[in-house]
Amino acid sequence: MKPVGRTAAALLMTALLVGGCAPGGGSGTGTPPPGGASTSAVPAAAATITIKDFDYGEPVTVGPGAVVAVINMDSAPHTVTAEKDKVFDVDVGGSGATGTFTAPTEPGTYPYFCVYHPNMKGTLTVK
Ligand SMILES: [Cu+2]
Repeated sequence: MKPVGRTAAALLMTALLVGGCAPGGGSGTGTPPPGGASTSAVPAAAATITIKDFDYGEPVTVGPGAVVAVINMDSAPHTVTAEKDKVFDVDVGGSGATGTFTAPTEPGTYPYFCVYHPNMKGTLTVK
């Protein structure tokens, strides 16, 4: 068994690890990495519900007690109101207004609706 092979493998591993963190070009253009700590408009939201055209969009899954941000792109005001005991309920005025609510701590599926437009329905999953 040649030790050279092991060394080569180790070097390859190291190269992969380093390459994962360094910019690809190698010339160092100074491009900041995505997901930096520069955007802090909403307090550490785990997920965002974007309301547009009277639709809540994709279902959202978060951890127990997570902060969920809501953005309302419609001109009409909307709410995100849990059907079950209103365990969460946030009113978000229109035209790009934002709000947040705290997800329940108990895992489960939480259907919600808009009190102004009861035909609007969405689902929040906590797990
Ligand atoms: Cu609404």
